[in-house]
Parts: sequence; structure tokens; C-alpha cells
Amino acid sequence: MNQSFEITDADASLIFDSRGSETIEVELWSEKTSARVAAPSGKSRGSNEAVPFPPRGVVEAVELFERELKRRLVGFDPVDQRGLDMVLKEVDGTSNFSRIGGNLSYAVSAAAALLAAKLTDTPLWKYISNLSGIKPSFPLPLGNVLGGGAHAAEGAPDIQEFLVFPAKPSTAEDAFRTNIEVHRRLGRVLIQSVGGYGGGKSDEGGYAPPIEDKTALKYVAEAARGLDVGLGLDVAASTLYNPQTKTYVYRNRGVQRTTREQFNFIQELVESYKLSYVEDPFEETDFESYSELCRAFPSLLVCGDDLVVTRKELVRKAAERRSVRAVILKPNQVGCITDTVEAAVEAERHGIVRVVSHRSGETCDAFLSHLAVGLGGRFIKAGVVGGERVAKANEILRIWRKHRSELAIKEVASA
Ligand code: 2PG
Ligand code: MG
Repeated sequence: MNQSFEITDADASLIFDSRGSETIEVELWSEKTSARVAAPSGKSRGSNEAVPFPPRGVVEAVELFERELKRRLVGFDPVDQRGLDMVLKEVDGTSNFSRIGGNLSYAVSAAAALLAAKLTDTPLWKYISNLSGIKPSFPLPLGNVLGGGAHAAEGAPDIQEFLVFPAKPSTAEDAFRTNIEVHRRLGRVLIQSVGGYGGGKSDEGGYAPPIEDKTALKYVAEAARGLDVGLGLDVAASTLYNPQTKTYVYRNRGVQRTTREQFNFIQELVESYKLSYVEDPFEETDFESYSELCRAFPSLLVCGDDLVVTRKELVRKAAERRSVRAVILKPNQVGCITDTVEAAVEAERHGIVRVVSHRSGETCDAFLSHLAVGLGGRFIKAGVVGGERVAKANEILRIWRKHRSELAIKEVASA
């Protein structure tokens, strides 16, 4: 017989993220235990994402929580994830959580999942895997060693993220160690080679030297030499795109590229640096260029982030048009666990790789690590260094140590 549980109290509070920006955390209680989850926030957001906060910010989200949401949560069974997420949507009343904010709804939704996992005595990753019906797996860390674009100051590369991942780690520790080693070597190389650069970093802990994109990739490749490492990029092309001129504006270099030139540029980078992974190479409505890139490189992991924003229907559209081989899953992009799970299931159905991802503004909350394992993520994209990034790595290690017989390390061949 299914036991039923009840939320007995609920709280939402303002906290700060790794950028010092305000965000929100939610704590839910039952008679026996409690669960707390904090929401991260992104800077390069897709236009179809949930709106993170109401117009007056976190303070208004907390007010709305107190006034409208709390009484709907108290008495609710946290095991009924779908029902609880329906309540969030109903109270919000918009299609993108623009009234109560996607960060509030995500934190409530995730805290309910955590509470339910605790109450049913199930590891959180397994609870999520049960919700999704997807086989759990050990995700490889995909980490940002060099940053630019919206995550760094002027003069840094225009491309947002230069990423690495261990291609064939034999242990979980080695997987993280490999990325850390590339980051360490890269720091030495850059400080020696880039005049006047003192080692300043981007929002996610990657180095942010005043160099252009190709030079950045050259140094990353140099730092990775001799290690079994795959290379990737998050171009975050929507942040470069100017819809008026229909060009990609590489501001820091004074270069503009038409869609064709952008395609050729990406193609050249993939070929010259043997990239395995390219995220958001084109602006978020250009499914066709994504498809063309997939056709040009049959094994390249072309990944959609702003393109699909963790929405099932956009994942389906991208799959049907063969625009992607991977998708980013960020739960606060869509504002609740049920919709995140549905996007993952849609990806799984089409054989699309899941990349479960942090945001540039993070906290030390490690819910994401369980989500990555429970949604069978091939990758967890959560940075390499910095307390709020390493928190996710350490949680993966804890999961791995306790449950390794249930989780296989998948190899991802570097190109
Ligand atoms: C991205 C993310 C995280 P942000 O574009 O993939 O790396 O950035 O959180 O700023 O949207
Ligand atoms: Mg991205």
C-alpha cells in the first residue's frame, strides 16, 4: 500500500548566488524531515525560458510565496510531483512563470522532490530516475576552463565557454581530476604567454584572458595535450546575434559574421581543433543551420541550449528536424521537475544525449548532480573549479562511491 505524506510547513527566502546576485531558496517540512533547494540564475538566457523572477525581483517572489503559494503547499503530498507542479502553474497562471518567477517555482518543485525522496527512503538520483523511467548513469564532467562572451569582461573571447571532458576515465575521481588538470595547466600557459594577463576568471571559474577565440582554443588544446580529453565550445550564439543586421557580432574583435560566415567559422573550428561538442553555434530560431552542421559532422555532438530551453516540444522539434545530437537540461529554464523530466524523456526517446547543466550564477546546492545521474545524463556541465561548481562534482563522487555498482561510466570517444 502506498503511504501518504504531507508538507507541514514551507518557507522561501532570499539568498545570494556566486555572482553576488539575489536568488531564492525554498525549504519544505514534513513531520519527519525537511528539504531545502536553492535556485541558480543564468545570464545568457534563451527567449523561451521561464522568467526567473517577478518584476520586482526576489523580494516580490518571497511576497507572492507567502501570500499565495504557501497555503497551497501545506497539506500537499510531496510524492505527488506532477500534482504539485500543476499547483505551481495554476498559482502562476502564465505560460512561462513570469508572475511568480521560474526560480521560485523550480526551488519549490525540486524541494518537493528532495523531501519525497527522503520520506520514501530513496536516494534522490534514484527517485528522479523512477520519475523519469530513464536508466541512471554516471555523467562525465563537461567543464569550462576558459570563458568569454556574456560571462566575462570586455576583451575576453566572444565565445562564451571553452569546454573539456575526460574521454575515457577509469574512475569517477579521475574524471574530475582530468578537467582540473587541464584548468591548472591552462592557467600556467596563459599567464606565461598572454602579456599583462594576471589570471582573471569568468563567472564560471574559467580563465578570461584578453585574447581572441581561435587563440583561446589553441591554448586550451595545448593545455589538454597528452591527456585523453575531448574539446568543446558553448558559442551561446544568441547572445552574439543581431536580428536587425542578421549578423553575429563578435564585439570584442570588431567582427561581424553572416549566417553563412558563422557556419564556416564553426566548421573551421571543429576541423582545426577536432572538437567533439558544440553548443548553441547558431541563434535560437535557426534550426536549419543546426541540421546542416549535424549533416556536415556525423559524430559531432551538436547541442541545443537556448534552442530548446528544456522544453519537451522544442526538444521534439529539434529531434524531428535532426538539428541536434545533444540537449542541455537546466531545470530552472522550464521552472519545474515534471517538465524537466518530460524534456529528458523526449530526448531519450529520440536517442539524444542529455547534458544536465548548471547556470552561470550558482550556489553550493547539489540537487543538479542527482538530476544528472537520475536523467541518465551523458554529461554534467557544471564548471571545473570554484566552490559552487565543485559542490556538484563532490556530490557526484558521493553518489558514485555509494552506488557505483548501479552506475556505469560511459566512454565518450574524443574526436
Ligand atoms: C549556458 C549557461 C551555463 P547561463 O549558456 O550554457 O553555462 O550560461 O547560465 O548564463 O545561461
Ligand atoms: Mg549554453
